[in-house]
Amino acid sequence: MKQRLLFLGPPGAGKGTQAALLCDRHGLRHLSTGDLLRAEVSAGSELGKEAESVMNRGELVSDSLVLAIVKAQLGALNGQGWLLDGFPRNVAQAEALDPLLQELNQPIEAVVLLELDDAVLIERLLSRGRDDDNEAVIRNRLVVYADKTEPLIEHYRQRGLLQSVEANGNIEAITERIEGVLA
Ligand code: B4P
Repeated sequence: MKQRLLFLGPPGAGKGTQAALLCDRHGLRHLSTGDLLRAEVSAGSELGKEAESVMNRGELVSDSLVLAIVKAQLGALNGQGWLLDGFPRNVAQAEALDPLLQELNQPIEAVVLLELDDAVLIERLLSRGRDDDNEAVIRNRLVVYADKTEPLIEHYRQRGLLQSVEANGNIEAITERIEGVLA
């Protein structure tokens, strides 16, 4: 299976859920910028304090802050495969990632787009119930996704890396679909 992957998709599409399963099964490092930011918030670090209110509004944390986190994580991997989950989230982050991966000599091998209707996304996130999972914030996250993250679909399609996967159905069936496009 491909070893250097990126997951794209709207909030609640199951990026985190599928990334954890796939990394476990294939020995990849799961790099979720959402999880890394939430860990900073729980630790009460300066970075976490800066990120917390932004996340609770459903906005994107600053590019420089997220990039610093990703750079440190990727730089420490020593050749292990990886899956970037929730990063990049806008064109500026994608444009900063390219030279970083070039420097590390680790190009992306595939980008998986998890596709799901808004109604199902909203239902899933409301039942998850995280601090940023109330209806008004979820709707804002969907607007931010459409505005900032969706342009990345074309960015990676043009590079011949994009694989779309229908993200509705049971978790195991979706994992198999993803493994199918990454074989
Ligand atoms: P993330 O942590 O990336 O989370 P997400 O997009 O909301 O959810 P995900 O798609 O991973 O869904 P999950 O598997 O959890 O982002 C949170 C915030 O962090 C952002 O709003 C932003 O503020 C900040 N952030 C993160 N990265 C950033 C970046 N690069 N730049 C700037 N800011 C950044 O699944 C959702 C729910 O559905 C779960 O409850 C799960 O159990 C359930 N589920 C999953 N698959 C299912 C299935 N097949 N059927 C039924 N339920 C399912």
